[in-house]
Amino acid sequence: MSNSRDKSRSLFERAKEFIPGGVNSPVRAFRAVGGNPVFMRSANGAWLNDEDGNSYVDLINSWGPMILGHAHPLVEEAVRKALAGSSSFGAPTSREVDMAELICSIVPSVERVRMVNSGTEATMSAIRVARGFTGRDKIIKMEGCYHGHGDSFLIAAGSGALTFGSPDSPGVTKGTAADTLIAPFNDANAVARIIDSNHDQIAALILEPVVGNMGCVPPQPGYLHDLRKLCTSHGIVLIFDEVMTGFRLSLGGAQELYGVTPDMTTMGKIIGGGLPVGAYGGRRDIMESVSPVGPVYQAGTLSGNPLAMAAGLAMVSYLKSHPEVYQHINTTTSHLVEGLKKQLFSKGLGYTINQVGSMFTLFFTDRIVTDFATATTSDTALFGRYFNSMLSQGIYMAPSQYEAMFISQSIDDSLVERILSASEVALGSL
Ligand code: HOZ
Repeated sequence: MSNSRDKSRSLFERAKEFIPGGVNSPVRAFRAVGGNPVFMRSANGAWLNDEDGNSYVDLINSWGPMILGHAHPLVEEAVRKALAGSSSFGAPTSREVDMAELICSIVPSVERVRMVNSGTEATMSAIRVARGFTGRDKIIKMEGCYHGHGDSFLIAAGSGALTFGSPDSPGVTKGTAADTLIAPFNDANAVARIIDSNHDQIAALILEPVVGNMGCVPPQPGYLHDLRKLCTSHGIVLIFDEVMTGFRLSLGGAQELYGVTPDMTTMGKIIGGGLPVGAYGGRRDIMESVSPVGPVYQAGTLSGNPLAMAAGLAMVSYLKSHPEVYQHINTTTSHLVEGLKKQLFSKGLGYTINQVGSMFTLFFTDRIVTDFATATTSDTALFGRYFNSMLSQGIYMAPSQYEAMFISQSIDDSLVERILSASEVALGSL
């Protein structure tokens, strides 16, 4: 490990000449934590390797999809094989049928599914379908939840929008913003009040059933069930955005874990095995609104791309036949979280760590974090110093207080010890 990051620095300078902020997705610019982003050259298993020859234990795993670790041989082999047969056809292929069948077999609420190219596309399409199906215009979203960068969702949004203080983005028209109604996460009564004052006008309620995008925030007991009941009694399409949680919190996602059945689900990340992908699906009657069966239009030249399908099929099939992966990543995450809690407690620092399965966030606040208001009591400057100390010791965390971390199968207890040693040093330096 050279410890210099000169090549990353000069790549960033060059990038800024041609790419807004030097990055293709804002959180990567490291603005929330200070310093320059690290440019990656390769990765294998638990390890990321940067352009300067430094290596890092990866706690982001591409924000979720690399659940099996980087460059998993089965995924690599599947993509190589698919590539030899052309990278795109713009025509149907058998892999798309296999993928749809596999998803429907794992997630029973999904009776029909349409592949797209990103989580953003999936959520945008899902609400269009919900609007077309119900003939209503408004949607409810939760403060601090992030559903990609579609106009309707950039109201009180989490993730990079929250990190950079622009949860309501310029460029979203007043009309679009007025159709998005906001409730605090974990407050079903607030949702009931919104429904009462917008009688028969709400097409959909969309949420991350476990939030990843204001940091990891679990649903309170009964919350998802209460939302299910409200949506059922008012004819509102309940959409679970499982782009992060799907195939991660359990094979069947958060809906399996909490035993709540949404009407529609949006997916991405793991189902592409690390290649660009998204999908939306749900009840057959709702999904039959989609063109060419129904009138709601949605299309894509690269949708169902053979490389993405090959990678996703390899990854999801592996997960389906290896349930022990979930046991491993959940236990490893618990060991890490327990170790961090001990350290933070002995240093007398105010903290909350939220963990659901293999997702977790360390919030530098002494408040219990249940929603946007409590998440944003965190000391982001302290987080930035902790982050940078961890980075300099070869631990790659999400570069924002308001993101979750994702543990892969490649992380074991010896790496947990390594992360905890780095954390001891980082906390000592705050
Ligand atoms: N907004 C993404 C995570 N919540 C970040 C994606 C990226 O920067 O790659």
